[in-house]
Amino acid sequence: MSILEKAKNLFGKSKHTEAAKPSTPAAEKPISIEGSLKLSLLQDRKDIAGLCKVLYHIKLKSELPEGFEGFSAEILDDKDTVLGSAHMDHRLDDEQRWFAINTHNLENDSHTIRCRVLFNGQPQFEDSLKITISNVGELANRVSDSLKSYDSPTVISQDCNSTLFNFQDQSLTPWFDRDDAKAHLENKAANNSFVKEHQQKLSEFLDNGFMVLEGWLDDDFIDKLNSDIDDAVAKKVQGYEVGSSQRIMGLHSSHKHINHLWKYPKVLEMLSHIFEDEARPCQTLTYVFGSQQSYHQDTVHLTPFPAGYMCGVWVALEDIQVGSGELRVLKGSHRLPRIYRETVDCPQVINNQWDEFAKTVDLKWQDMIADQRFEEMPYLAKKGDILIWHENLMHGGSLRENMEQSRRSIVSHYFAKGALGFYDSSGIPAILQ
Ligand SMILES: O=C(O)CCC(=O)C(=O)O
Repeated sequence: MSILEKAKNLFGKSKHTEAAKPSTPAAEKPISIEGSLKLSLLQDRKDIAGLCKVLYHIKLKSELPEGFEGFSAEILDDKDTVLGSAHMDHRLDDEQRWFAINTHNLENDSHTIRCRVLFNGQPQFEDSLKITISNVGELANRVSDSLKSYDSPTVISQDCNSTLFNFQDQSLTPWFDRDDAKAHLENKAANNSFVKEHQQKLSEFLDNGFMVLEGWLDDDFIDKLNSDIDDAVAKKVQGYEVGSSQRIMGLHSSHKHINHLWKYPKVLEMLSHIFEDEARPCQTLTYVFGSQQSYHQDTVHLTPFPAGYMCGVWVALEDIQVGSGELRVLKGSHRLPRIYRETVDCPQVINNQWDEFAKTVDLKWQDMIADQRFEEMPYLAKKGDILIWHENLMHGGSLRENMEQSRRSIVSHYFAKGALGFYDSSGIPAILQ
């Protein structure tokens, strides 16, 4: 039997568990295994806030002996006290080998993350790394309080979903989702918290679930962004085929102008007015042609806790033409109920298998808008215009009637600094800048 088959036989999938699996009695016979375990983070180890996603990689040089019991993940303080742990039943062939530290449950201090491979109740090899946690600000404090009183797990593995956090906690509702949002906005304006243009845009955001910022990018910068895209297209990044509706993910990591856009100060400032906290960029999606995505809320894909603390930012890199598969939004639909996997009993999306998701979440969305009570706005943006949408706004791409017509645009998503972010659909923690 191969290493993988043995491991598969030993373990199926299991839910996260807060306490480490109790040790079985000491190994009857010594095991000798040659291999290594390596932890890595995709973010800086300093000033970690929210969920900290930890990847672990195992390499075995020998056959897997009997007695493999999975992995343990732990977080320790500077006195080596274990503050949280989880047992992971990941098989050795699982692609998604990660766990996450829910740092809001911990002090702002230095901590050690440790992971071990277990055989017959004994760790065989391990790796550890140090991080410094820093959840600061009023929102971060309130989130910490909510997580602690809800007993949210400190170490999360395999499935990060909405049931782990108290989404019913009304005290965490952001100002823009509260009944007194208009009064709050006027109050802030009276206190000179922002300029008139910002007040007007924020008012649109409250009413419609999005705001449009006309001409915010100049032609010179857009030319540079387009040359970044030309480069990615020429290199066929992620197998990109010219003319397809495919999106190219994460070009901010490889292309400097897109990286600059991702952290564009004027956009971050506007987002900070929405969040009443700093904004943390999460990802970028680059489209050369229209996406043709059906109407959806981002809530289940880019999930903030508390609800509301995520926005999408859509940037037009050319004048958008009718028939190009223009972005469309349903005005006011951000007030619809939020749909999570748990709401409609949808299983975790694993290995890009979206069939069950389509039959549950997607169906529910299409049901919710079937009565056409929301006004549809096809967004014929001009080059350099930016649209910011509310996490729960229904949006999508129109059908491409003219398949030759490009529709260059970049979407970035941002979370509030004090919030935490994950992808409820696939159960994965988000990596925030
Ligand atoms: O640009 C589009 O057509 C839709 C993009 C979108 O919905 C998204 O990225 O969430």
